[in-house]
Amino acid sequence: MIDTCILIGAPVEAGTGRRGADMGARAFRCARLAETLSDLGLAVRDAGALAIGPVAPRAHPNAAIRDLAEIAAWTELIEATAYAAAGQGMPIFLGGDHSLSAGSIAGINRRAIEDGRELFVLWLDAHPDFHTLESTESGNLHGVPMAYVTGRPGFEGFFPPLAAPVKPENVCMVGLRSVDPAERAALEAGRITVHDMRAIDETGIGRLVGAFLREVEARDGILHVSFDVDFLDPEIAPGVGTTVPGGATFREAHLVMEMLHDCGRVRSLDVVELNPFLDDRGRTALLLVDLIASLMGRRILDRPTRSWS
Ligand code: EXY
Ligand code: MN
Ligand code: MN
Ligand code: MN
Repeated sequence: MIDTCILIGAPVEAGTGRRGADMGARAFRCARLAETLSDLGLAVRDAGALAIGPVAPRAHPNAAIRDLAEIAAWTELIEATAYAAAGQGMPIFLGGDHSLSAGSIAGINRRAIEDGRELFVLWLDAHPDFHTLESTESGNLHGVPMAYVTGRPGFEGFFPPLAAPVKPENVCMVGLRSVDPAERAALEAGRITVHDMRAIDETGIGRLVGAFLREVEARDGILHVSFDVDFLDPEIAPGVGTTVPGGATFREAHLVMEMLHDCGRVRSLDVVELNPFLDDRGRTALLLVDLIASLMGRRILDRPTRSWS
């Protein structure tokens, strides 16, 4: 059972092609994330903000790619930080753009393998972030982390070598509503479980996430949650640079958070892409702190049974 959280600021924004996401980690502090978690009885260690040193530019044949060397340096630093923190408690990476998950998931996976556990990933996002360095057209490297951590080709020599890839069949994506053609082709050919907004509307988010959690339980796995703010509907969460209409409601997100706590297998979390410059008086940060509190055990009422088992 998790009793210690380690808050790690990862102020990466070079993956987005837009400024502001580097302030996200501070916005969570303004929204009193640490106090909210300690009010739940959790031990909270604030590891402050990570920083990389100067890096020499690195070219890639895909001329669209920007800040490759910087993102590769962040990935190496975040991987080592995630690996170390996972041995001390529950790392909560506060982004910063979604490229940080290249490092966080790689480091968490390296620790899981060392501990003889199997890592599963719940990817809450409007986007699959499944581009390779060749296929990205925007060149924004927050669009590639899931391709990197599942071992898609072309990262060798540009990103740090992976200790081991995450098995695609251990990944479940929920909330998709902006998928590029190259990503769609790769997802259709692959083994990642994907649920777009239509699947959520037709089936209900509880059933979709419940089916995945049963799988995690059946394999005695541990779970990393990668929460992109744009998973949520922009009406309730405007503080993000890649908004897509028709996202998850607060109630859908809240249900997922409570189910995740009930399953007892979440060992690490990323909350990424919060951009306070685009926010509305801290509204998005406050809503995210509310959701994180539900993930970490805050309850409206205690429930006698778990809704999916
Ligand atoms: N697929 C588009 C691209 O590659 O630029 C949009 C990516 C948005 C990624 C954000 C983090 O979720
Ligand atoms: Mn994303
Ligand atoms: Mn996204
Ligand atoms: Mn995003």
